[in-house]
Amino acid sequence: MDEQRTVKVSKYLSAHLRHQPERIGLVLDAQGWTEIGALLRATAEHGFPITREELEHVVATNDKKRFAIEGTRIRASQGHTVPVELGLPAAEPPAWLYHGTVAGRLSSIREEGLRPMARHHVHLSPDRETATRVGARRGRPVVLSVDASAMHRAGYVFHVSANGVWLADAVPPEFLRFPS
Ligand code: HQG
Repeated sequence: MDEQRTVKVSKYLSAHLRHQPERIGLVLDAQGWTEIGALLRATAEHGFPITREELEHVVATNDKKRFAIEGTRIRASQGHTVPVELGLPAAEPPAWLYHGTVAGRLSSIREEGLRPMARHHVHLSPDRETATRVGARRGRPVVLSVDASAMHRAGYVFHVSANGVWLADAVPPEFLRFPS
C-alpha cells in the first residue's frame, strides 16, 4: 500500500468515524464504535471501497494511532465532532502540557482561554514538538504552555486518549503561558 493511498484511507476513516458517519450510512454506538464489516461494506457502497487488509494496515501504521480496533469493532481514538462518550478514565496530567496554535488566535485565547471549538475537548500535547506540528497545520506555529499541574490541583479533570492526546473541557487563561 503506497503512502498516498494510506493517507487517503486515513482521512476517509477520520471523516466518517469522527465527523460524518451518516454520509455513508454508518451508525456509531454511544462510545463511537462500529462493526468493521459494516464499515467496509459502507465504504464499498459509497464509492470508496477499502479492503480489510488496507484497513488493518492503516490502523497499525497510522502516524498518530488515530484508530483503535477491539474485537470486531473499530473507532477513532479521539477528535470527534459527533456526540460520543469515549469513556476514558480521568488521569493525572504531567506538570506541563502544550497547545499549538497561530498568532491570529492569540487575542481571543488570552481573553477566553482555550475552548474546544468544534470538537468535544481542548487537545493538548505532552511535548512541544507535537504541539508545534499541530499549530503548523494553520500557519506559523505558536506554542502555549498549560500549567496542567495547577489545573489538576484546582480540580479540573483531564483524560488521556488511547493515542496519547491529553483532553480537557477548557483551559482558563490564568493557566496559560504565552511565549514572549
Ligand atoms: C483554536 C489534529 C480562538 C485552537 C491535530 C485551534 C490535533 C481558539 C483551533 C487535533 C480558542 C481549534 C486537535 C479561542 C482554541 N479563540 N481560537 N478561545 N480556543 N482555539 O483542529 O488543537 O490529525 O479543533 O488553538 O494534530 O488545532 O485530526 O484543534 O487552532 O491533535 O488526528 O481553535 O487535531 O489531529 O482547532 O487540533 P482544532 P487543534 P488529527
